[in-house]
Amino acid sequence: MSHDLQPRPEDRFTFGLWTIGNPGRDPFGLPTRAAVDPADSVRRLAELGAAGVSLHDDDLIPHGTPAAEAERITARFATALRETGLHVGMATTNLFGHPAFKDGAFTSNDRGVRRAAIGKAMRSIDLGARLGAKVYVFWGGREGVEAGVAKDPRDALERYREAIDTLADYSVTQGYGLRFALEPKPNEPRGDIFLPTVGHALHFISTLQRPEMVGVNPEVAHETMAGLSFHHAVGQALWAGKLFHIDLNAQRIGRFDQDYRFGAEDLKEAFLLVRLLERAGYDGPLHFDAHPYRNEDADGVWDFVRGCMRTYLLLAERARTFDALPEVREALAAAGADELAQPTVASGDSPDTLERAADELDTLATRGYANERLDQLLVEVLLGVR
Ligand code: GLT
Ligand code: MN
Ligand code: MN
Repeated sequence: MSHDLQPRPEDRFTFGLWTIGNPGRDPFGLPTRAAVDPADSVRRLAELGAAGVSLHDDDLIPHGTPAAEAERITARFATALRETGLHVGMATTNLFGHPAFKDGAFTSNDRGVRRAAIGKAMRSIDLGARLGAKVYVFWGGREGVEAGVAKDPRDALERYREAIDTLADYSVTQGYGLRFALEPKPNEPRGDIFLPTVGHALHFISTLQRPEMVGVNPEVAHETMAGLSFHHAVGQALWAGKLFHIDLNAQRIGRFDQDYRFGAEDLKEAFLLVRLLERAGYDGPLHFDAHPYRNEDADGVWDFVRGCMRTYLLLAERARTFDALPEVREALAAAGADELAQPTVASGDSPDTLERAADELDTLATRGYANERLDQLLVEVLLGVR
């Protein structure tokens, strides 16, 4: 094993303040843990080998904090970052907690709410830029409906686009150099959320005034809730040059948004994801947007943090082992995996030659693709017997 499983800053692991600070509140029950102070979180994460933190405006500065107190909190947090060497991997706006956002933020039917949402995001962008964030995330948790008849989706998307365009313009005018990343989710807390999947978001980005500045922040749990393959969503984002950030956690299909520790469910999909990220040379933050089980105490929070990072490192090691095994290379060749990287059509091909290729179908049908052998090798590598 070439990595000793001790996380280091160069591994680029980051955690949301709201993840380790999650007090275990759920729709049915009160908090089960005390909230963790943001500056303390930074120090503890640094000790454990993380590279950075991410935050919403309200995670650091609760809504309604007087300006002088906000300044004091920000300065104390900036000091903790400086002293530990941790950086802010991404910043974002809480556009879902305040009751005014109950009908949406950028897509609320109330124009006053939409204007307030843009204004809140501007202030939050200022904060993120001040703390050194390079990526700014938009998770539109309230951008949706329960009663579909109440919003024409075309109008909602137009208002969504207007908001992102306005904020992109703002960031550029201020000289912040931020890249925006949209985070899709199919539902929860709304019955249906606009931009439900990575695919929807990628198309939406192509309609923006500054498409080059905007990418996606896919989350394991969110595509999985929709029953989709997460590593395919990430693959498409990478293929489009749009993987600006990623939210790692675990989720079972068909459940509420579970946000479990990375690797806690569907290890095979997690393996495929890590292998893809490592092979593609993704070099952005490896961000854990998950939370400890509700029945954990204060110490369990740090077991959770260690577990997320350790599982990523283990899967990266398993992926390297997998790709180095001669029997895997041979099975990949038998499956034709490399052949998929070759162009289908050659420069000299005419429609005639391609049409004649269709005469080969009966012969082509006799081939096997050795997928059983290949997939079993993956399972055995994952189970540690190879
Ligand atoms: C919230 C949500 C996450 C988003 C966060 C960013 S907040 O916890 O469930 O998926 O990434 O707004
Ligand atoms: Mn997320
Ligand atoms: Mn989630």
